[in-house]
Amino acid sequence: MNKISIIGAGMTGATTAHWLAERELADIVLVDVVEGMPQGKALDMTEAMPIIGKDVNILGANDYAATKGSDIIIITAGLPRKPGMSRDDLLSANAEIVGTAATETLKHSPDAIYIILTNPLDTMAYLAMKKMGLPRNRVIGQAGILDSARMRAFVAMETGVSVENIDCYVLGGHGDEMVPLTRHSNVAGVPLKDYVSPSKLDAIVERTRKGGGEIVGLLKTGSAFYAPSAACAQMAEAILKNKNLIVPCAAHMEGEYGLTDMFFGVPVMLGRNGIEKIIEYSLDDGEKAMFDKSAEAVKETHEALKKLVQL
Ligand code: TXD
Repeated sequence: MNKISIIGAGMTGATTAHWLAERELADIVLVDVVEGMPQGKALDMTEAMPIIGKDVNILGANDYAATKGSDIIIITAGLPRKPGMSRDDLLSANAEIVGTAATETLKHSPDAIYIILTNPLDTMAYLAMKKMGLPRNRVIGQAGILDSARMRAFVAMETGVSVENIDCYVLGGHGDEMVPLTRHSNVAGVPLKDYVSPSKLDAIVERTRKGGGEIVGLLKTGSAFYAPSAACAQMAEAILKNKNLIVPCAAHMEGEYGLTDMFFGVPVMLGRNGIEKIIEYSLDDGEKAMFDKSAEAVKETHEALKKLVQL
């Protein structure tokens, strides 16, 4: 059995474990600093396995030693947003948590592939990769699958068409400047702009950009977790099954899209080595301008990080 360790057993971490257990993909370790909580959630989930008929070992722990020999490590540890907070407001608190989680777990799982979820996402993925000194194929940030799924859900609500027929691509940084690529999005092969009126499409794009904030505003005590964790589970599955699945993820840019030394949301091919390939779309001038604006916002947060942490 493969092994996946999830650091941070809060809303996204525990729900990721739930989605993963349903897939019977790997044994799972949940690690959190809160005593008893990861153990309790792991035991509760273990007791659900006979009901859903899945043979998965789920263990809770407060120490990183339990993660030994993991194939994948998913980092969700950190603070979530509160109403009125931007993702960047989380920077200093989460940098400390993610940096430690990354370097400590690597000692026990030197071959692991890392999926980072903690916000501000692009910058936390950058921090983890730099701190661990890993090649870029082994550190992947989750954002684009979620942002694209939100857009797909909104298109499904608008058109009444099955979500399975709807492909949307939201790239760029995981912030309000994210880039929903309407030209590359379609409903069963029909370009989105031919299926949805311009004003409706604008509204969908706007709602997608603010999708995270919409949930934070409703929940008041935390941020979204079902869809983000489903995205993490999809990434882990694509990696362990070597699917070569192309999905938007945050990846370290090494010249692609004219960007270097930063994480950014682009289409990547996920397989057993993590990022097998980065796909470069041809962008028109309007899309390029949106990309540049989003990249500027991510670079600013990267710069803020570099003032806080020696990388
Ligand atoms: O798309 C995305 N990338 C995101 C990101 C979507 C949703 C949530 N996103 C971010 O993930 C969010 O902004 C936060 O930064 C993280 C975690 O969100 P979650 O909703 O899971 O937060 P919780 O429920 O507060 O859980 C965080 C847990 C909590 O149980 C803490 O006790 C734990 O992290 N924590 C730690 N665990 C292990 N090790 C350390 N050091 C640690 N510090 C806190």
